[in-house]
Amino acid sequence: MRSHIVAALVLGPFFAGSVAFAQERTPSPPGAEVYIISPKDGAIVHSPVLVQFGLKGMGVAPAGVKYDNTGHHHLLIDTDPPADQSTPLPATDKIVHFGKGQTETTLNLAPGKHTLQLVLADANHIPHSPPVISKKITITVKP
Ligand SMILES: [Cu+2]
Repeated sequence: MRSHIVAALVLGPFFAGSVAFAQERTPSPPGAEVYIISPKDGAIVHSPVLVQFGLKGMGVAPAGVKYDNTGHHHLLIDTDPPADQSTPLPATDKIVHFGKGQTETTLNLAPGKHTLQLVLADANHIPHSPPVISKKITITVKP
């Protein structure tokens, strides 16, 4: 029994350290929050749509710039965050990077319902740990 306790004390920190190293995730501070200021969830809007990004407890830095408790915005349009958040977010027409540190954008959206969600990610486009992801909102674009 006693030897088991000793093994746990010795190996516990070792495993915790190696997991953190393998993932190379940038930590986010407690309470960090990203959110969509505008449009509001459920809004009925005309295209083009001005989307404004809000961030609490962290700062915005351009892609490639490493500075504690910062990141840049990624807007997910009609898609979910990738299941594996330990790798850089891809850049697609549905995952838009704002690597210059932008905090708003204007979208041309087809009429109908669309979902929008923000993900903050680090200098290498990898979501923080724990990830800083907004609520997903749904808007309707009028014809
Ligand atoms: Cu990015």
